[in-house]
Amino acid sequence: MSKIIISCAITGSIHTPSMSPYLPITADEISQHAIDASQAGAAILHLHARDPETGQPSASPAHFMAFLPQIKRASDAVINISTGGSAVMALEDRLAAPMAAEPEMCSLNMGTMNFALYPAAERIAEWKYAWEKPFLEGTDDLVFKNTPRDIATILRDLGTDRGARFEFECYDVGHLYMLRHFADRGLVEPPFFIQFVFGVLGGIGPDPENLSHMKRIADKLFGQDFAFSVLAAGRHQVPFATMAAAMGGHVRVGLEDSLMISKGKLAERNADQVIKIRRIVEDMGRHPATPDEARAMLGLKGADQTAI
Ligand code: KMH
Ligand code: ZN
Repeated sequence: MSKIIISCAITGSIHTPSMSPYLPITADEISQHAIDASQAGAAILHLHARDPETGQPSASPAHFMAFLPQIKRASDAVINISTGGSAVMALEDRLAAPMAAEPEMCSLNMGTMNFALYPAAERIAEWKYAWEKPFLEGTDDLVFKNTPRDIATILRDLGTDRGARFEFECYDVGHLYMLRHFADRGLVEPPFFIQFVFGVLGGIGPDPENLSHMKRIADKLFGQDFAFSVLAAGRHQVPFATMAAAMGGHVRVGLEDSLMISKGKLAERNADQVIKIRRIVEDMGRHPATPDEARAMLGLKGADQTAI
């Protein structure tokens, strides 16, 4: 209960360069943000890549490999590579980098869903790059595809065959039942690290009652076999992380999910969000887990077993 795993999601594929000049884009920016976040207390770094010329979300293994070794050299944090990539990417592309890097952890999105980013387009007055507006607006007719076959493929190719363990991204109560289904089929073993995701338009909304309900159903489905972490989009990030910490859960922050450090103020560094949540959880009597403590809690294979 006392040790709390702080994950930091460095850049993601939701936000676009016009939304914040601080969003890390290049390999040097992503690695510096990640290293600083780890020094601030993040035990897990959740990573996506971007095209350094345009800031566009990228699935290219070369773009990932431009920063992963830098991060590994400077930090012992757990490297967690997204398999969600971006909803516009095909599954095969989403998996190319994690298949090559064989990280300790990967994200795994537990259901097909809408992932509506188009309301954010209305708030942008000036666009830095031509791709951003159609990228956001196109989410009014886009499916984030994570079928049972996709999930089984990821469990087999990255889990069974390459030893990764997962951050199970659950955006709704139904996704918990999907995880139970795969556990029942014997495709994945506990302990499960379940990321409850609040506030994505298409997933469960950012109401505290929903957090209680997700926790209640996870308790029922998984008993002692899981740990939960919470991420919430935008201004809900810190309140939901605080509630999670109070409930014995773990927390995720980072510019992937919120660009702000406080009301009306952009975060200049991922590390500043880590420092903020760390201060809060320490005041609550929780202690940030080191990367090795997180590895022990989640049953990870170790940083020396990756291809980074
Ligand atoms: N940004 C989160 C809401 C993934 O990378 O697989 C979703 C996410 C998905 O992190
Ligand atoms: Zn992500």
